[in-house]
Amino acid sequence: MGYRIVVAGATGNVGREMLNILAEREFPIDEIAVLASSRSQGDMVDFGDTDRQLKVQNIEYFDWAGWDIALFAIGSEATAVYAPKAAAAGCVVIDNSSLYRMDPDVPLIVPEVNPDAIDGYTRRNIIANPNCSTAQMVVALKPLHDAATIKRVVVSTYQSVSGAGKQGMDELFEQSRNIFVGDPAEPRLFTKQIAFNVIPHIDVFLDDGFTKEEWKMVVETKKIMGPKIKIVATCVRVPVFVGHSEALAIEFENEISAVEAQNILREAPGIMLIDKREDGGYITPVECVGEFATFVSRVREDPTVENGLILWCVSDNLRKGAALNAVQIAELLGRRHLKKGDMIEDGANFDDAADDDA
Ligand code: 11C
Repeated sequence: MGYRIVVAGATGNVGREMLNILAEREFPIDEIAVLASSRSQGDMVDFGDTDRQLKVQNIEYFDWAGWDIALFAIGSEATAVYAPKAAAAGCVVIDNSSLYRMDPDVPLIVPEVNPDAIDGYTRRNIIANPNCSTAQMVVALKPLHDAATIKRVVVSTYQSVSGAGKQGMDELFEQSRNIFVGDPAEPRLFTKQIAFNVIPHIDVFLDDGFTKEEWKMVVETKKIMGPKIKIVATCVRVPVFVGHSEALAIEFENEISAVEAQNILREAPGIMLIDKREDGGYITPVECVGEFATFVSRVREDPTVENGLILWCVSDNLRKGAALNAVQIAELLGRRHLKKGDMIEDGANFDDAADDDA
């Protein structure tokens, strides 16, 4: 016996990746429905690299009764309309939008970090998936926090344009082409030229001068890892199609060396350590595309603070930052609560490509 699964927003970047990952991880599915707005009704989408194609249904008229789990990737506005309907019909919503993340009655889950919090899902029948830049960061922070207790994190992000959706990817492609052929490269979605440039602005500005993306990294991390961690972020858009990178400066309560941190990260769930301290012995975003892992490189001691480490963290923002984390939540929910079919075990680890050098 398996699950009746819904993917809402199946034609978008994240929705398509959800279908790929459900297929890749052989999620036990009895029936799957793919939904989108009326514009995409009747379109066909691939179910990963299986031969199956699925016909898109109009979310407006969908009957949620009898479905077990719905993975939502439709943005906050549409989620506000459809998530309560699904949840009321008994279908557990795993939502990728920011709408419910800070709702105290909705667990915000990264399965490698705070799996036990999922037990609170029954309060609203909704589980939230964090922002992509938060998800990969907490996977890297958690094992180090367990070892030496993190006091403060200063993070600078280098976020790919796919975080802004297909429009963002199209804008980078078109601007790059236009610049090469001498045509105007006017910004549309982004506030300034993104091709051959970087933009220190993601999401809207708040009154204190931070952006909402920076705020999300702070409040979501505290909800997932505990309120004591101090964190401050600068979020930057870079001309990369897929893969978010982050430079993390971390201060700990207790002593921890770079070698100890490497050893801990090597064993940590969801992490792949690539840290050879030589030309090319580190990960870059183009290498993480299509991967499950959160990659860590450049682990070193910070000589400017007591008990400080600096590291580089890269992950596929459409996967660990969105679709993969959502599917992992569904797997966790299945294993702990719904218990309808066997699925991949949690805490999958990855081989360390830099064993000899750490
Ligand atoms: C970006 N992190 O890279 C954003 C996208 O709250 O889920 C995801 C926004 C969110 O633009």
